[in-house]
Amino acid sequence: MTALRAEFALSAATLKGCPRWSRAEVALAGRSNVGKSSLLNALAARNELARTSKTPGRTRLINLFTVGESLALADLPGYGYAKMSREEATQIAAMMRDYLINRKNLAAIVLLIDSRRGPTDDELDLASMARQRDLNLIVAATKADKLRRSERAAAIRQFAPLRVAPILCSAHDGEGIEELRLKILAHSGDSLPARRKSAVQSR
Ligand SMILES: Nc1nc2c(ncn2[C@@H]2O[C@H](COP(=O)(O)OP(=O)(O)OP(=O)(O)O)[C@@H](O)[C@H]2O)c(=O)[nH]1
Ligand SMILES: [Mg+2]
Repeated sequence: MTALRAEFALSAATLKGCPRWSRAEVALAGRSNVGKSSLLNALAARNELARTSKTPGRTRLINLFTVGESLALADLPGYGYAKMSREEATQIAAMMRDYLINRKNLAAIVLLIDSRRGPTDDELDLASMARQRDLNLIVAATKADKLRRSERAAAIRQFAPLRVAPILCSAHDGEGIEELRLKILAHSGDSLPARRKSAVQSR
């Protein structure tokens, strides 16, 4: 097992506030409280890297973490938090859309969905956004430790509408974390110059 060498870089409130670097970015997106920050900490094997909380809606900025020399992870704000003001929810949704649609460095999205709940229209929308941009879509079914053995097959079936096999994962017992790491690390070669080069070469 090799933890991701992740270090906090900066928080951005808008796409414009994101850094100009050549790193490929992999974004963690999902409903508030789904376990994005916990998963990031598990991927990096560090408890205190990203702030986690029992109070939903804690992450309201795009938090960027460098991973090694050519990759970065973006912890996006959670959507769908009921107690957030409508104004704030609209603002966060617009910022997320802007980042997901326009961020040139973005190579892949890890879409986190509670394994007990499965995808809703919000996740299906995010998935189709990823497909439109030709981003790699990785689906992480979170909090798998809360599933009984007898519930696992039915839980996985709920993900069928996404047309991507989910990785059952748990930040608590480590299930699926290594598989997710490998899927994320597969993008370390996607840095902007490399992507530009491959685009030029394929012409
Ligand atoms: N049982 C279990 N609980 C988890 C797991 N991952 C996260 N949690 C719990 O779920 C709650 C939310 O976790 P966070 O990691 O803060 O979730 P988040 O998606 O970053 O939340 P926001 O930043 O508010 O959008 C916390 O109470 C965590 O302890 C998991 O794998 N298993
Ligand atoms: Mg968070």
